[in-house]
Amino acid sequence: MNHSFIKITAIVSATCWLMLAIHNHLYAQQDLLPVAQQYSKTEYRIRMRDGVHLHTVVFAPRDRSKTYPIILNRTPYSCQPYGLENYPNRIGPEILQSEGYIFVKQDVRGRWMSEGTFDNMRPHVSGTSNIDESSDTYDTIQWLMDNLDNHNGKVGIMGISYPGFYAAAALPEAHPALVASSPQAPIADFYFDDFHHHGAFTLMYWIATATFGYQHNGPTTQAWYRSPQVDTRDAYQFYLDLGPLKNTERYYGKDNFFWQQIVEHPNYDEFWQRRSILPHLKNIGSNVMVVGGWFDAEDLYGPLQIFKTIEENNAGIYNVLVMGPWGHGDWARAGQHTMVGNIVFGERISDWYQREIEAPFFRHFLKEQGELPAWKALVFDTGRNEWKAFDAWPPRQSETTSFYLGAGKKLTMSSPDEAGSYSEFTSDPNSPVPYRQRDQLTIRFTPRPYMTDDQRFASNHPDVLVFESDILSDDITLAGDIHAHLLVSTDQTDADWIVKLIDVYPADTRNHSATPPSVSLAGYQQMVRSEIFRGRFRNSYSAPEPFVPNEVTPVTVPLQDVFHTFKRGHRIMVHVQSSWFPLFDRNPQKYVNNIYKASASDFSKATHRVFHNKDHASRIEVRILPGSQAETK
Ligand code: PG9
Repeated sequence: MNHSFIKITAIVSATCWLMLAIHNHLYAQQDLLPVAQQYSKTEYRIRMRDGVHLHTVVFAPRDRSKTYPIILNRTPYSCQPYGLENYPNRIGPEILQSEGYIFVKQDVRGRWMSEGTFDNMRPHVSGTSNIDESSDTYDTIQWLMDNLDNHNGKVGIMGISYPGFYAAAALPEAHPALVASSPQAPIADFYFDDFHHHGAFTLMYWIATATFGYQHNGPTTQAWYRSPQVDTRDAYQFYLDLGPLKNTERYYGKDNFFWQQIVEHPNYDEFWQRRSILPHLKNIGSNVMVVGGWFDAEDLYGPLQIFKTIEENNAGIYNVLVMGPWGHGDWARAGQHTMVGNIVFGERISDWYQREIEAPFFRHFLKEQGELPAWKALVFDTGRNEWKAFDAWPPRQSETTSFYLGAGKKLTMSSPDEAGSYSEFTSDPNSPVPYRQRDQLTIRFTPRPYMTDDQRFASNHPDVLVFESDILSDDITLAGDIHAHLLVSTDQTDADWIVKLIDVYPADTRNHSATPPSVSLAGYQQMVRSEIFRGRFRNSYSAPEPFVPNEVTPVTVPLQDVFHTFKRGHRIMVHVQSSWFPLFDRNPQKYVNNIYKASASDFSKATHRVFHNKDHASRIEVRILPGSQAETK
């Protein structure tokens, strides 16, 4: 054998040993065996009651010395990699995967390798002869009970985002074996989650309508849809240049059924109402743990409203809420620093949640092991950076109070006593207020990373009204929902109202070691909560009305819940503006029946006023937690 061959062989074998060592070190670090070593994979086509077959993958522990509960995940995002010989790196949360469950993953009706027609947020219809996501889940569970061996007769379902919706949609008329459901960042209603916020279209989701806008031609392992090919990353300029939404016809034709549905249903009509899961969350027999992130840019309405609706309609069942310092689905991603954008909330919070909260929930209900704590809500105070447990959410002890907008850009706890004061600004739809600093406005599938951004870029914008408190002499903890009760006028006939609640850090705040070097936390104006409200829907989401020009008009903007302490030495700031681009589409400000069909000539500058005087006192109504009455976790 010549020397060079020996040398090559030596190098190859050394490389193999090195790779094996790295591989084992990684798995040893995670105590996680390769999936194929611990689980066998089988693929099935399960027949639903109407004859449609759904592609379902079963990962069963190779250790057959005991029985296991099933954890089900139903998804529109595919069960890739397909094929018995192809295994994913993960089939579930690492702790659950290492403990041993039967993991079942399914392409929902009309997606990927499953047959049938897809319908976004398929309406729930009662009755055994109809099909919906609840009946598909019921039929799937029945088939698993009848055909899988080694199961212990108990089934859990979990999922994040769209799969979170399917975990919630499994609850009405559920199969009796379904004893645990964890809807995580679940969608409740596409008119308030993801694609719309209070009537305004989430323009940064426009790209995503392609993913859910085309029917496949039967089971396929290859994507059958394609996102629009745009030749720029500059989202602000791209969408501004695009002009009125009707110009998108050059990208989406009639075959994008979802985009056509969005265009044809600008109001909260029966089309959207039927697709909300909230009215059906009653007579629930399963145990439920709803999980969400306080800075989730996609589905924040969903977890909060699903938890609250289940709580209202199903007294006495096990229904708990976990809201952490996370963006969309961050709790499923381990990492040293728990951060959202530039803000660090702690170390390894997601790891802690998976180990101490998520795994015990499934272990208790599916394996009858361990006890669960008595709290109803485990929520993270994003100002103090600590968890608190409550016996209700919002906390029973929270008290409603208001911050008042005032002259001189003031935000005060007392109502204004002067007459006639207001703030005025010009809103120009051809120069809309950016929702992030311009260099961060890139084309994306969803607008995920903006929820804790520094708002100093907007504080100096001529189209943004700024109101700021004095430096706080004591901590103030907000715990629960927020409503901005504005008194406004416009010299046109339509307007959007955006309200942001901002935590202003002291000027001497020092960076965390993990703060990006380009960021300074000194004087940082951290967004805590924000929301848009399309003013035409102020009296009804399904019956829009124009504004009467220059008439003082009440508009209430519901902002999602928070649990945030504004600490002593900080200031509370509120922004009010009428464009937030391209996060949301522009309001023409001249009333038209359907903004999706508006022409460029409909887009008009407007002079808006926000009133803050003793007769018309615009205010932000919040729930304050007196002292630190919450129990520690
Ligand atoms: N709720 C998220 C989403 C839905 C539809 C389009 C884009 C994003 C999600 O499922 O991740």
